[in-house]
Amino acid sequence: MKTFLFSILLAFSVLAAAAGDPAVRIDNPQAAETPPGAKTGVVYLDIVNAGGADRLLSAKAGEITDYIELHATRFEGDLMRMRKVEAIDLAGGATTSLKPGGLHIMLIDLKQPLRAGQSFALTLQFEKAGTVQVSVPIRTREDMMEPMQHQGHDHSGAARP
Ligand SMILES: [Cu+2]
Repeated sequence: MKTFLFSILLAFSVLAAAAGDPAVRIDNPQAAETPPGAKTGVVYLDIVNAGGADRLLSAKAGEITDYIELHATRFEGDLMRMRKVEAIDLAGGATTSLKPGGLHIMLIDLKQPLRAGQSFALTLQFEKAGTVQVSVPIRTREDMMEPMQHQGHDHSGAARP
């Protein structure tokens, strides 16, 4: 009987440890500043998933917009097009990067322009890991990793070999 109780306690402490240590961690969150009047913005981040397979279902950032979509980017010839996806699949024990030219979080109908140097709270909803909140710093476009694809200019006119 004592062994049985001990096992129960052990099981609970393992569960408690799991709850206090989310399987999903967000690295390198960043959003690009937007020019005055722009209504859309974009967030990039790395999802470090220490748990099993999961899915990112949605994102919220009520301070800046009430309307966010998850987007994927694909090439059609030289043209880069993005489309809404219902969820972003996350392999277990792997990092999924949302980055320029790939998956990203699209902020639609911004309440105000995103200004470099400021930040906003973003809440991510995962199928298994639950909600994870992260503070997203806003960067100048020069500081972003690569040129933006969301401001209406594309690079299809650039010289190609
Ligand atoms: Cu997009």
